[in-house]
Amino acid sequence: GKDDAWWRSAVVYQIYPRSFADSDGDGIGDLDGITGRLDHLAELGVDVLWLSPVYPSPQDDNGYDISDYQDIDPVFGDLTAFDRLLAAVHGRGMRLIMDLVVNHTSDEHPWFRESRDPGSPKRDWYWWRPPRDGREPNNWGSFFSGPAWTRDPASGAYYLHLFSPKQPDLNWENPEVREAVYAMMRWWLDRGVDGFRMDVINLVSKDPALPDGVLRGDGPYGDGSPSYVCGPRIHEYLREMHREVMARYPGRLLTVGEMPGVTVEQARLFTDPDHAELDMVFQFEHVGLDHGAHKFDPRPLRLTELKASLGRWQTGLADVGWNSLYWNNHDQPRVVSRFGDDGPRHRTRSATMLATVLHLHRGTPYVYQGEELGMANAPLRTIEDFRDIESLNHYAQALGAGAAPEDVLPGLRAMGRDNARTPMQWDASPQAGFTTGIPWLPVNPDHIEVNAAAAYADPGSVFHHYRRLIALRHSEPAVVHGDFTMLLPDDERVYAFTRHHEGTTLLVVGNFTGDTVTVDLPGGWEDAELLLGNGPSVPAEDGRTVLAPWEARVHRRI
Ligand code: ISL
Repeated sequence: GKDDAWWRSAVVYQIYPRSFADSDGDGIGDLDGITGRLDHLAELGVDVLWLSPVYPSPQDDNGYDISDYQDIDPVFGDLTAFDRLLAAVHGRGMRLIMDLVVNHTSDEHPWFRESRDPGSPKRDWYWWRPPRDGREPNNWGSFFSGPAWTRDPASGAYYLHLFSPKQPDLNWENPEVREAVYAMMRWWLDRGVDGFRMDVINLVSKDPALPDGVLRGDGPYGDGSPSYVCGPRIHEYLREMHREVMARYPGRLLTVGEMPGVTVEQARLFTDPDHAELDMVFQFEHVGLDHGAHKFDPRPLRLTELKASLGRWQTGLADVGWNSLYWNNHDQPRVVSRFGDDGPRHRTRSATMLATVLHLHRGTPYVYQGEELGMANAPLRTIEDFRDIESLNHYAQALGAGAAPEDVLPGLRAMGRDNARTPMQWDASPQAGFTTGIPWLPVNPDHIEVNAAAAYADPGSVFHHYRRLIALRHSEPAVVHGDFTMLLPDDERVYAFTRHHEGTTLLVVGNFTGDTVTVDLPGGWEDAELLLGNGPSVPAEDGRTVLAPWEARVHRRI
């Protein structure tokens, strides 16, 4: 039945290939580097690897700007190295999914090069529009600062790019575009890959009228999102994709759509098996709760808001659809620095508390490389320390508008995507075992303490806690199938919930503070089995539960 799809009990591990393992000393991670580190992933126990893009690319957005969908960028290896990796992954009983970036291509993709000619049959594959009053066709801003339109001097027309000017948006209204995408997907699946993580897939359907957006903030740009977030034909396109691609590989694939701005109601439709669209989606609500006016204007997280948000997603996708669960990816700051405490005293405990709370929710958990070591944000100081296009553009735009560096840098340090992209910390050697050369982004100096070799040797490490959480998902059906009930919704310090399945109930509690807290939990749990914890616990006092700083516990009652 559809309730026993294999990915419901799976854990996915995201690899950012540039920063995972470098086999040839050029300072950039590669496919052979990944193949050489599969012991780490097998030991952790994950079921699926997701590779961020490894296709040929000018690397304007680290590979999310693709110039050839059916090859490997030489910096990462070649198709032979890819086939070796895939065979090795399968040989260990794991699966491999690819990043599918089809909202846009690189401006160096042959399709876009052809489409620059107004007479070309590819002209309609992208969003070309004539100037309006000598300027951009509408007022939309791009996700990476600046307008969402760039003028091509050759024809005088503008093309749409929701991201960088080197990432022109494909026109999915054109059926030839969709057919080309589906054929490319089948080519990878026939090669043996097991599914896709689909980049901003809920942005591919645009209102072809491309109307102006409402002006936002004090900037010059309008908010175009009502015209392209879950646009008019999105469900039609995904159903068509399912019919033309996924349905041909029944029972085998995992598909997850990355969907900024998706609502619970929309997510139910996308992930309802009866709709035959996607298996699950990445939503962004919980990683937006600490944003102020924009993402580089952070504010403290309120635990009650986190619980309300994740709780609504648990309830909203309880009977129909399925959640994906994540704290981290290559676009988010490190969770131990963001919602935990990355200082020496509390790093391990806060990282393992956050892991416990997330992994005990109902849904498929995603682990981002280094999260299983408790890797922390990078020590980014001046703008020279940043590499990411989003941060660099935001800085230039803010300074252009009159801001001072010291007003802009704190937001970039806290939220910048480079935090997630420092090299994987394998050992305590000078480049953390990532490369024998000079890494493209410096290794975090904390790798002297925080690294995989040290973690293997310490049974109390973050790594071994993730390993136990993953093993628990594989052995305890209530983790996979149990229903979800939030407890203590108004408590600003403690995250607590139960999961219930066929006579088994799990109680999960996590202390989101660095203080010892006393909390009243529902009765009947006093003598329950402690299934998993993250360190020494404090005894109850007068029947009240006492939690040590950043403590997490999972109890079971049968
Ligand atoms: O991190 C973000 C900027 O605040 C998000 O808006 C992010 O850009 C959005 O989630 C889409 O992300 C995906 O598509 C981008 C790429 O830069 C990201 O790395 C990718 O995950 C464009 O392909």
